[in-house]
Amino acid sequence: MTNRLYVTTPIYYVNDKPHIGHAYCTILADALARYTRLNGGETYFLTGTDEHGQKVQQAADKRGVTPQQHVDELFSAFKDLWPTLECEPDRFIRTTEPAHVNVVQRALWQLYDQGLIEDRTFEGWYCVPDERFWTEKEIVEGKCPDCGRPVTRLQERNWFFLMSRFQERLIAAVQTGEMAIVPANRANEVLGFLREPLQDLCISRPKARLSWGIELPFDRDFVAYVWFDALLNYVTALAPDLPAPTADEHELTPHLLGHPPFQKWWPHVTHCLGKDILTTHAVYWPTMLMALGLPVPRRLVTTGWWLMDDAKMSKSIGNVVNPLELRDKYGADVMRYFFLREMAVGQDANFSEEAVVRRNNADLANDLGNLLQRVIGMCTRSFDGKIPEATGAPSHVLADALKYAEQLQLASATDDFEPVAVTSGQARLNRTLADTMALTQKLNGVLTADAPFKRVLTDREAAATTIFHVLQGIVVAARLLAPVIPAASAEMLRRMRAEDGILHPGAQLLEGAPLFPKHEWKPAMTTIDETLTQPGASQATSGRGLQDFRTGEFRTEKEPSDLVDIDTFSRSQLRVGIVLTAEPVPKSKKLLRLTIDLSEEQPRQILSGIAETVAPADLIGKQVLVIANLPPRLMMGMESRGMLLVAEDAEGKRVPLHPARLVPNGVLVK
Ligand code: ME8
Repeated sequence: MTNRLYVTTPIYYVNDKPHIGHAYCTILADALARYTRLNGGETYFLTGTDEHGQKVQQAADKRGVTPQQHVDELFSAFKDLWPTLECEPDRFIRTTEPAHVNVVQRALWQLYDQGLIEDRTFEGWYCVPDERFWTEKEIVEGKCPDCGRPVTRLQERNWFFLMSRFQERLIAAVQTGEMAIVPANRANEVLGFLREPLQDLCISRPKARLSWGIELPFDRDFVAYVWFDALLNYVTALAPDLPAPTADEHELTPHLLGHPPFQKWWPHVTHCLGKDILTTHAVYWPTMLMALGLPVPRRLVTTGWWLMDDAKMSKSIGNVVNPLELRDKYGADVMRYFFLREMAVGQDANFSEEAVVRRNNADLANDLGNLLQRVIGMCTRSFDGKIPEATGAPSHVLADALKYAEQLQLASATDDFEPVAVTSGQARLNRTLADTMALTQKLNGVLTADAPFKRVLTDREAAATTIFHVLQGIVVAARLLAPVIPAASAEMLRRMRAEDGILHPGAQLLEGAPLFPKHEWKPAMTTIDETLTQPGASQATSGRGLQDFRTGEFRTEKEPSDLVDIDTFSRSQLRVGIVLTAEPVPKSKKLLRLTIDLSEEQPRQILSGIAETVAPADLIGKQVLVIANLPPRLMMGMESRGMLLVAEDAEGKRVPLHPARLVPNGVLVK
């Protein structure tokens, strides 16, 4: 069966301009859709704007315009942004559209007929900005427990959805995975919440207090609670032409169930949402659907927050990054890559422009863009710019890279492919990206190890074989990266004349400007800490004595310090690996940034203070010795995962060590 994905973003409030939190969620949804299509699936992608409710009414009041004028002016700030970030929603929904109003009124009326909505009078503490009541027990010193702002006492008649009746069914839906919540720890959070008795949900607002909303068809003094209205957008998009309800005909469910787009897409829905709106999506929404006799959502992908200096980026704090500025400065592809590579779905991540520049320079400019430039340059110099035929046998390093490329490609076509695997409990796009970028690192390593630019003088066939296969590897990488960097990927394929995904020997390659220009980042304060480069290859002296670098323990001078037992020694994993890439670290005289293949899932980045004794180009393709089980450490703002074994020369400069002959990568040094 064809793999299908109906993917949605939250519909964003039009009380202010879009920020990078919105941009992230929309880019994530777009990338999930593109990965699904890459995997051979069909997709439908929905986003839009949430235009009713108190927040929007207040924003309109503040500007001195009617709510309708306000939303008509502001919704396009969202709608027009998405194409510029290469997001391609199939449908942009506005909750003020008549089609949506019809759906919401039908849902309300149907539940009323079913006896699942009833009116009650109650008194409670009301938080105006959050538009919700709190009980006496819940408020904290007269303030809203959620936002900390003052609450007011209100008595009101309102309409309630009998949500409590669905508690057991909801628990079962979460426990069985009928409604998958990703990442899995968020499912536990919801189950924890459901250990307490579930309350009924107030789904109306008296017009006397809030008039900007969808009228309750059975009680014209009220409008619908904005969340009851907003959540239904996800089904409105699949039922575009529902007529307005009448006294005689006002059900929703039979229309939806009989409607082909609903039948086609609803079973495959994935809602992307921020963790701040998990309860509404994981509790209100599925119980509303259950009450209506509709299936619960298939999957909720819950994202973390972008933080600035560890505080949530939010309009109220005023630390918001404008996505337009970011796009103008770095381009949509870089922005998309940064968001999806940097944030593990579900976890918070710190946003900084420096990190954007680092990702651009290291991953996109160096590992990817430069790779294509290098190989096209070689073709131009040695093969008249034409793709040569591969008639020779690939070298050891090349064969390894090709095997890896093939594995990646095969994995992307299976149901287990992380971005499409509905039941995996994760949505590790960052891992998928890291795995793909590891291919570009391997290919760089191949170019340097096989050195076709030199080889061509003595063995033209071998050089041609390397170049052809490296190009083929780049085609694989470009295709797998297309969901995240669509424009650059298309341009790479165009330059390789492989728009159809196939490399054609004899085709004339196209040269062009660097795909990802490097940016310079000038931090306000630099902490260059070169003294920390290696944690004392022998021992670091300190006021407390000598430190054993393996155990971290300090010893006094008097203790015998030169004997270790074999167990202590063998706890250090010394391994052999091949250097795939090597380059100087900016602003550092001593450090080189290396990627080393230890025959693990992906190559490691290791920083080593050997720049004074060895040129990067001489190191690439050589095997080195690495201590592989040290905890990762940050050096000059970059992560180093392991340490190179070096010996000091007479001047105390570090010289890397190599095995006397080639051994398999990853083997232990004993
Ligand atoms: O909640 N980091 O709309 P909203 C990451 N209208 N994502 C962030 C973020 C941050 N700092 N800040 C916001 C609403 N987001 C409702 C939704 S759906 C039926 C109704 C993202 O404009 C995150 O996905 O406040 C969050 O859920 C969404 O923006 C909320 O946008």
